[in-house]
Amino acid sequence: MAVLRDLREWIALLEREGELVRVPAEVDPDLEITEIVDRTVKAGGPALLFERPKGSKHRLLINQFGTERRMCLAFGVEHLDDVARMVSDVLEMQPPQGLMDKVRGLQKLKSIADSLPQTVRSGPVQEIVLEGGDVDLGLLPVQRCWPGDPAPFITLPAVITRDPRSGGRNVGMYRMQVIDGRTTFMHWQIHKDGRADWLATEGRIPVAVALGLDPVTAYSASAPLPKHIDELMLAGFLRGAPVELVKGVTVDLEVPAHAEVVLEGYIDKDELGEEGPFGDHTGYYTPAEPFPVFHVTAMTMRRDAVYPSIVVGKPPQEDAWLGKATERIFLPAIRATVPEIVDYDLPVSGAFHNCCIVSIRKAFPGHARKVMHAIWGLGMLSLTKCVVVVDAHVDVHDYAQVLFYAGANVDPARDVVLAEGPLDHLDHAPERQFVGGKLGIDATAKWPEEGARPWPEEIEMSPEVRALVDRRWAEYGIELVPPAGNGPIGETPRSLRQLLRR
Ligand SMILES: Cc1cc2nc3c(=O)[nH]c(=O)nc-3n(C[C@H](O)[C@H](O)[C@H](O)COP(=O)(O)O)c2cc1C
Ligand SMILES: [Mn+2]
Repeated sequence: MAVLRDLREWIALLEREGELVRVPAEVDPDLEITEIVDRTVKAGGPALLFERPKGSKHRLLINQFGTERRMCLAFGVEHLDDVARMVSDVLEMQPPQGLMDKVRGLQKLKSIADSLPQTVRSGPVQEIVLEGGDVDLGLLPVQRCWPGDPAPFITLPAVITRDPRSGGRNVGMYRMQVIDGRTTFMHWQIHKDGRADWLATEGRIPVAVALGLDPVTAYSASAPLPKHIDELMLAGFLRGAPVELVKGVTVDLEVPAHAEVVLEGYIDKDELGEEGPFGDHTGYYTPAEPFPVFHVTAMTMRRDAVYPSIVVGKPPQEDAWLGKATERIFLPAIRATVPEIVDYDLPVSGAFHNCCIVSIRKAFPGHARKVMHAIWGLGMLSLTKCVVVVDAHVDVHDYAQVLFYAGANVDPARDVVLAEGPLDHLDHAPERQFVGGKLGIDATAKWPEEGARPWPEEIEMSPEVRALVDRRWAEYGIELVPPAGNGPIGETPRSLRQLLRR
C-alpha cells in the first residue's frame, strides 16, 4: 500500500473502503457532535466528516480511529500485531552471521536511517499564514464535548517542543482549552515529556501544534516513548517514509509540512491559569488545576483545511483504539526488557492505566511478583494501578478466562500484593493526587516454595478424543453457531475479531 502522505489521502482511503460518512447537515460542535460520535463509536460505526460544523468554514473529521479495521488501514496491516512485528524485527537484531544476514541487517539499519524526519523548503501547511492580530482560533470548529465543560478544547493536537539541553524534539498529545482567539491552555500532565521541556526552559519555550496529520503521525503523538526518542522518528519508521517538515514562520521549530493547520507560539515559564474542569477518559470531570498558557503567534493552514477531532469520555470511546495500537506496538519493547512476558492486555474499560493483565513463562518461585514490580517500573506502565499475572497458556485478551484463573488460583491471603507508587495525574481515587496504592494479583499456578499444597491438574480432554469428535462431527447432526461478541469495542477483543471476520 502506498504511504499516506496527509489527512486528505487518509480521508480518500477511508472513503474508498466504505469507512467514511459525510454529514451534510449543519451540526453544532457544542455538545451535539459528541452525542453523535458517542453513538457511532459504540456501534462500531464509520469515520464522520462533518461538512458544515456550525460557526465554522472548516470541515471536522472525527472517529477516524474508531475501529480495529480502521486502525489497521491506517498502518497498512492486516492485524495490529503486524506493526509490532516490524518493531521487534529491529529490536531483536543480532550480530549478523553470514553475508545474507549482513545484507538483511543493513536493510534494517537503512529502514531506521530512513525514518528520520526530513526538512523540505515549503509545504502546503503554509498556503495560508495568519500572524499576530489576524490569528483567530474561532475560525476552527473546536468542540465543547461534555455539558460540564467550561469551554471548548482542541482535542487531537500534536504538540511539538524541544528539550533546551539536548535539542531533542518531543511530540505529545495534550488537550488545549481555548481561552480566546489567540490563547489556549496546555494540559501537559506531570509525567509528560512536553511538560519536562517546559520546566527545563528558562523564560519562554517555543511551541508548535500540528492539527490534521496522516493517521500514523497523529497516532505517534500519543505514543509513550522514552523522552529522548523523537515521536516523528517512530512515525517515519511505522509509515515507511520520513515525515516532511518545514521551518515555522514565527518559531524556531520545524512543523509537519503536510498538516492541515499549525499553531505556532510560545509558553512562558510562570504564566499559569486554572484549566478545566473537563470530562476526560477517566469517565469523570477532572477538577480545574493550574496549567500554562499557550500564546499563538501564527496560525498557518492549507486551503480548505480539515479540522481533526476526537472525544474522550467514559470508555469505550475512539481513543480506545489508539490505546490498543500502543498496547500492541510496545509489546516487543516490553519483552526486550522483561523477556518472560508472553503477552499483555490493557482493558479499555480500565482506561488503560487502571488495569494490566500479563501472562508469563513462570520459571522460579516469586516470579509473578518480580513481573508486577517490573510493570510498576516500566515507562508509563508504571502508573498501572492493578496488575494481574497469569501463566503463559492463559489468553490475556479473554477476560472470562482471566477471571477464572484470578479466582481459581488465588488465595488472597497469600497471592495479593499491596504496594505503593505513582498514579495517573487524573486519577481521582487516591487520597493524595499522584501517589497511592497498587494492587498485584498473582493468578499463576503456585509452587511448593510459594507455600502451596500439591497443585491439582487442570481438566483437559485428551487429543485422541478431540480428534475423534472432529472426524465424526458431521455424523452427529449438531449445528453450532459461534457466540456473538460482547460489544463493538475492546471488552473482549477476541470476540471482536470474530465479529470482524464474519
Ligand atoms: C485523545 C487523547 C488525549 C490526551 N490528552 C492528554 C492530555 O490532555 N494531557 C496529557 O498529559 N496527556 C494526554 N494524552 C496522553 C498523551 O498524549 C500520551 O501520554 C503521550 O505519550 C504524551 O507524549 P509524551 O510521552 O511525549 O509526553 C492524551 C492522549 C490521547 C489519545
Ligand atoms: Mn515523548
